[in-house]
Amino acid sequence: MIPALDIDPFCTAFFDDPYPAHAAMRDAGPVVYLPRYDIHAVARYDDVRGMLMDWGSYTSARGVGIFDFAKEKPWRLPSLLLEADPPLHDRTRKLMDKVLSPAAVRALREAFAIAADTLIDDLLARGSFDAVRDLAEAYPLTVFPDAVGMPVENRRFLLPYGNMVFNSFGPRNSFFETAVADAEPVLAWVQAQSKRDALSVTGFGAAIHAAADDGDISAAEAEVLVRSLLTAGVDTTVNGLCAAVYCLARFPAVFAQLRADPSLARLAFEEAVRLESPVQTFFRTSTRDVTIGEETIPEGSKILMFLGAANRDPRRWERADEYDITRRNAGHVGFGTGIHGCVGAVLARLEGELVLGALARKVGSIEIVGEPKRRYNNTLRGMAFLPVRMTAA
Ligand code: OVM
Repeated sequence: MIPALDIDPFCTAFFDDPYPAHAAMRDAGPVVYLPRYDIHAVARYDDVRGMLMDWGSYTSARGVGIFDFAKEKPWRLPSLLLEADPPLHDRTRKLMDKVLSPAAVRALREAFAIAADTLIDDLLARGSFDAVRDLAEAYPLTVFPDAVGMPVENRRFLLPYGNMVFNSFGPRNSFFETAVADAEPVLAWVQAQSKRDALSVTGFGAAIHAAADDGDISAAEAEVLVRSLLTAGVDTTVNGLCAAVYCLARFPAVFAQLRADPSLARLAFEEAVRLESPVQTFFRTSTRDVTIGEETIPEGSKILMFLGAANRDPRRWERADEYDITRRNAGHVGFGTGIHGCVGAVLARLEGELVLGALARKVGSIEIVGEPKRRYNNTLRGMAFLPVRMTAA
């Protein structure tokens, strides 16, 4: 018997405090059934990881949201990476791995470091500010579109677009409807930004389009791959940086530890990604009757993977709910793993390292000075408002 749990993972109460429900799902068994949405779910580390590694049994090509592309027409052209299986996926992924290679990202380090130092200097001069808008959003919205080769105008449009796409992986609830209304005015703009002529001749966008010249992909495919960057490259890092600042502000002793050794910046960011898991969930669809634990789940089932619950599974992590920047957290699944593991992780980690490094060197204290507000999203975990005061070191 697969345990059926009366949990709604797409509602305000759940988003406000998902941890008791995460624990209930993990403790109920390796796989649970959520009748409210007629879906299965896995929340234990081993089972989430096992699903991520087995793309043959758990396809992404039928969508990684709650809707099955085999039954309903997808609302947008499917992503050639996220919503594809091999062999198509491997062809596009190989190209994106090259575009976002460690060497390509290393070349950005100097400019990204200057941007991080400048931002933190400016924020210190202000003293009090909203760490969401003025820090966690401001930094990726500068460095990432620069790296892609986008014009300076209207970059904030990327936020409502990402918010909509990440909401669209969940049910058609009020979070989704609101996000669609917010994004509607920017849809044409995003589409236009993926075109070759909209992008500078250097940058990730141009590199993708150049692959079309070599015949690796078609010109139309190049645009859809640029769209992947624009979709997945901003809201994710915004919420990752937000998670890190939120952790450092809540745990001053950990911030002191980081200040004493700024070389911990990279690990401090990684640990925030583990603990807060900016991308909380993705779905897969079973391609055959599959066995999880002792249970059989039929072909064509939508199965929700709780990355955030796996990253706090006490079966895997000691003091799972603690923000510990010296722990060995390398196995966390906050960036996924397997063939669909985050293609931009090298870039995200660079951003995290440089912002947290600047905080470690320049800032003496971070204090939360007002009521933080959560941002509700069917996939992403993050804040809408985080008022803080920072003092100089
Ligand atoms: C894409 C895409 C969109 C959203 C998320 C994502 C986390 C990828 O269009 O490829 O990865």
